[in-house]
Formats: sequence, structure tokens, C-alpha cells
Amino acid sequence: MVFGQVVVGPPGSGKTTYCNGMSQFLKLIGRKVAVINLDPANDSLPYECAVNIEDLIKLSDVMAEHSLGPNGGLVYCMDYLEKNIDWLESKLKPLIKDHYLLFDFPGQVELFFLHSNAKNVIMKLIKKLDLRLTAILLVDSHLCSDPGKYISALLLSLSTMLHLELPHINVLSKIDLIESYGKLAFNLDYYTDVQDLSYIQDHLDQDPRSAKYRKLTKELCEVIENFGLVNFSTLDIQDKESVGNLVKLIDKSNGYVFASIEGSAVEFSKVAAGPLDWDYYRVAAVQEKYMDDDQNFEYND
Ligand SMILES: Nc1nc2c(ncn2[C@@H]2O[C@H](COP(=O)(O)OP(=O)(O)OP(=O)(O)O)[C@@H](O)[C@H]2O)c(=O)[nH]1
Ligand SMILES: [Mg+2]
Repeated sequence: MVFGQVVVGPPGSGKTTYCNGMSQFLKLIGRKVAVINLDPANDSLPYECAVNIEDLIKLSDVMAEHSLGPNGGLVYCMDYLEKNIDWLESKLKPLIKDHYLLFDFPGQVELFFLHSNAKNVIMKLIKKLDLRLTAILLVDSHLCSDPGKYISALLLSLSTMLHLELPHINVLSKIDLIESYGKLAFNLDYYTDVQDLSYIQDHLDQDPRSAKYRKLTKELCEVIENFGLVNFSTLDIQDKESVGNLVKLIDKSNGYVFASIEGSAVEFSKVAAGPLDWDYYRVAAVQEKYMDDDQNFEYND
């Protein structure tokens, strides 16, 4: 079985940095990792990528040839990728024998809740190559500092979850910076647990600009609460413990934790119900080397 992650999220939310940090963390705990860049606008990649969409299609060529802007160009590129899925499949085939896969996607979020090309690409790969993928939606934690933006982030998360139909983890990225945006109106738990949105509505109502949208906001919050699907994990990509905690969740969501179990249903349920207390940090290399203060990701061991 082949496991991996589909990394999505708005522009600048930290997807490429995440793929870089996550691949290094996973390598240090002993996994073989391949990062696949499917963002044709990724100019300079901080990681060594195993497959690069640029080898198939270049955004600059698309924009010039079809007189498209960058966003239309990206939709075209995803469409082209879907039509040429055999190219991607042939590139991945040698890797899936023993690699864990990380897919770095573009930041145009409409690709993941509106258009179907990116989803079709993922679904075709899952079907053809028998992949077990978890979607990681990164949302900049700075959005918590504004109630309106936070509600937008909730809607984005819900729409993406419903559209992609994958095991899914929403992540508040850059959590190390959260204090620099000023004091939050509520504890961080409130933003991660998404339990009672009436408090954030009350807070939003204090802003006179939002008065005429009060009913709309209330209805939207009800939709989010009625689905009951959205919550968030937090992440500081430079902090090994933060990355390790997220890896535990991801491993449970896509079934990686069950991969090596060949026993009875009882053993499966023990793993499913129990706390994941594997020692992700036992590898000395992780203790010593994971990410230094300069985000200098040079961790060759
Ligand atoms: N402090 C801090 N900065 C981060 C973290 N993750 C990413 N960043 C910074 O956020 C900026 C954007 O990161 P990228 O990885 O390029 O974001 P992206 O989502 O790939 O951006 P696009 O591909 O343009 O959509 C960079 O300056 C990163 O260094 C984090 O956990 N903490
Ligand atoms: Mg990127």
C-alpha cells in the first residue's frame, strides 16, 4: 500500500514550506519520501522534487499561447494534467514501490472546491495506483485574528472537505506567529475546536460594517455547525513536536498506522481506539537536527 498527503490551501499558507519540512521529518524517522510538485507557478523549490509538473507544462507558456492570466492559466494546467494523467502515472510508478508521497498543489483554492480537474487528477491516481492519501488543508493562523476572516476560513475548509472527499485534516499554519497578530478574542482552543460559533458572531456584530450581513453570517455559521466536520490542528513547521503530532494524526487518518498489522480485528481496533504513543522522536537525528532557527533545511544524515 502506498501512503501520502495532498497538500492544499490558499496562496502563501505554507504548502511548499510544509512539503519541505514534512519530507525532512519523515526521512528522519526512516521513511523514503517523494515530493511531487503539481504547482506550475512554483519557481524556486526548496525541496528536491521527484516529479515536477513543469516537465509537462509551463504556466508561462500557457499564459503566452492562450492569452490567459495566471489564474486562468493554472486552471488550464490542471485540465491539461488531467488529460495527460498517464504522464504522471508513469512518473509515479517507479516511486510507489517504497516511497511515501507528498503532493504540493497550487494555492488557487477554487481548484479544490469549484473546479473538478484537480480532484479528478487525485481520484484517478488513487484508483490507478491504489494510493491512500490524506488531504492537508493549510490555513494561515493569522485569519483567527479577524472574526470575518475566520468564518471565511471555516467555509473554505468545509467546502474543500466536501469537494475532495478524502480523509482530511485542516491545519492552522504558522502558529508560531499567532501572538504577533495581537491578542485573540478567544482562547486558541476555541478556534481549533469550532464548537459554538455564536460567540464569534457576537464578536463580529460589534463591527458596524457587518450589521447588514448579520442574518447571512448566522445562517452560514449554522451550516458549518450542522455539518459538524470542521476543526483544526495547529502547526509550526519549524518545531519537531508540532510536526510529529500532526504526523500521528495523518498516519491514523490514511491508515498508515494499520499497514504493518497483520493480526486480528481486535488488534486493529486497539490501534484505532488507543492513543498514538509511538515515539516519533526516538530517532536521535530528529532530536538534534530537525529545523534550525534559520529554516535551514539541510538535514542530510
Ligand atoms: N513563521 C512561519 N513561517 C512559515 C511557516 N510555514 C511557512 N512559512 C512562511 O510562509 C511563507 C509562504 O510559504 P510558502 O511555503 O511559499 O507558501 P505556499 O502556500 O506554498 O504559497 P503559494 O505556493 O504561493 O500558494 C514563506 O515565507 C514561509 O517561510 C511556519 O510554520 N512558520
Ligand atoms: Mg507553494
